[in-house]
Amino acid sequence: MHPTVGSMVRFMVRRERDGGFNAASRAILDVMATLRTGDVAASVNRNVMAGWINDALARQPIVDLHTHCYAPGFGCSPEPDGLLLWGIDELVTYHYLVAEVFRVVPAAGRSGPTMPYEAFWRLSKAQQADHIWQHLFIEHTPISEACRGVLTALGKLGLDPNERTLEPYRRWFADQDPNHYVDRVMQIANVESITMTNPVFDDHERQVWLDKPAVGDDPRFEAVLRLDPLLRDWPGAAARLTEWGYDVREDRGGGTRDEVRRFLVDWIERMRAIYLAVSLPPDFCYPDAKNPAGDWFLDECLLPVCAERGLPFAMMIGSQRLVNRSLQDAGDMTGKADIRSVVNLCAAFADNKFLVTMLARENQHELCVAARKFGNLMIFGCWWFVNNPSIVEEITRERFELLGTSFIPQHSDARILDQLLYKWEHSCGTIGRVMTDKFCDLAETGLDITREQIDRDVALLMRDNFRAFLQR
Ligand code: RAT
Ligand code: ZN
Repeated sequence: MHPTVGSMVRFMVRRERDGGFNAASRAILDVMATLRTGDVAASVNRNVMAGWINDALARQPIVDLHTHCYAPGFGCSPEPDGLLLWGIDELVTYHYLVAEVFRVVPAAGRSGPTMPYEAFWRLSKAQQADHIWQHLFIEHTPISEACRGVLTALGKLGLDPNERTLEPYRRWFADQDPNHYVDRVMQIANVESITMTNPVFDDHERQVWLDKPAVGDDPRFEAVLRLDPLLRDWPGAAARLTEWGYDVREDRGGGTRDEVRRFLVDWIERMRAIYLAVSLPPDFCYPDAKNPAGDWFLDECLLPVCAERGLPFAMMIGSQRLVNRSLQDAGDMTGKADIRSVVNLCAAFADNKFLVTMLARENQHELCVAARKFGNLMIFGCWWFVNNPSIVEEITRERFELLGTSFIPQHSDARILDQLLYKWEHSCGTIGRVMTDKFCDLAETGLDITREQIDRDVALLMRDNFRAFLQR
């Protein structure tokens, strides 16, 4: 931009802030801002800047690095054991909403209607969905993030979110073919790749991989080898490996180390896994004198294999499983973890790559600081209980402020395919707001912001940082 024009624009923006700015001059500023889309002026006009950023976010195909969605080859709901969950009854019985419905219709102990846990779990999926719809969407305002998400998803499919019952939605979903529906959802959500979570200790899923060697070939989906029991319950995991033909000993003697490595390599290859992952409790420690088998597994088995194969190890830290067992999947809690474990691992294993997300809001700032210290640490996502607009906004701001654009702002954690439609819509809205503030602040310094620059940064955040981290 010509320096004189630049200073004029900046002067006008300051006037706008001071309230001394009328509609005509704002219109002039809008025109100036769009004159040279290749290089400049939007740098200082908030509306134009927001337009450019939101447009870039809407155009950018997304790589979703952590979901629980499966390729249709794994079977589709409502088939029994179908692993790809989709459709209105799954959407409405998402475990976040199960937890919420017990707030308004408790299991016991209050006057008014109750729903004992066992009675709820005995209902069919459709009956559970009807109960949740009636109490969270009809009799109460569906204001929570998880409720709002259902409505956003329906709207993105062209359905009216004002229906009083689920029947019209059921009829619409009954007409969809799940395989084509995957394409449709990915196209609307602009997700170009869905990363599954593939727990090898799940008997049903393990058998699908063994029975159908081509099940991982769907180009829309990538696999991730999920290994929680190996780190959290070595004796249990060792017994399973023995059953599966690996010569491992609970005391870790003999050839146990090599056999565990052979197990990991077999499954990395079978799944063509793009990274390995675990979810860890808030009290996870490394090193951990109380869990020597866990340290041994990391030091001797998992991290050497990851380093040799160039694969990241993902740690999702902070989930306290089943503080209320009766709620099943909905019964988990969050807790603050010790960032020193992440620091210790990144320092001790400089040749390894770590993907880390943490569940406690209290851990987010120190996780950013840790990432400043270690290039082999990539932080990602606003996970589960911190995936709410107010907290996503706060976390995304501190990440930009401490890490520039060198982080992965979000993953969907979608368990039900249709959730891709809202999780990304909601996240991009928040990311767009934060980016607009940050780019306007930059423009205030006099820096010319270009549209190409915005496109490049959005591509880094939504796809390319992850891709580059996988390849390094
Ligand atoms: O966010 C969730 O849906 C949780 O239930 C967990 O699945 C968590 O994301 C995990 O991957 O363990
Ligand atoms: Zn998850």
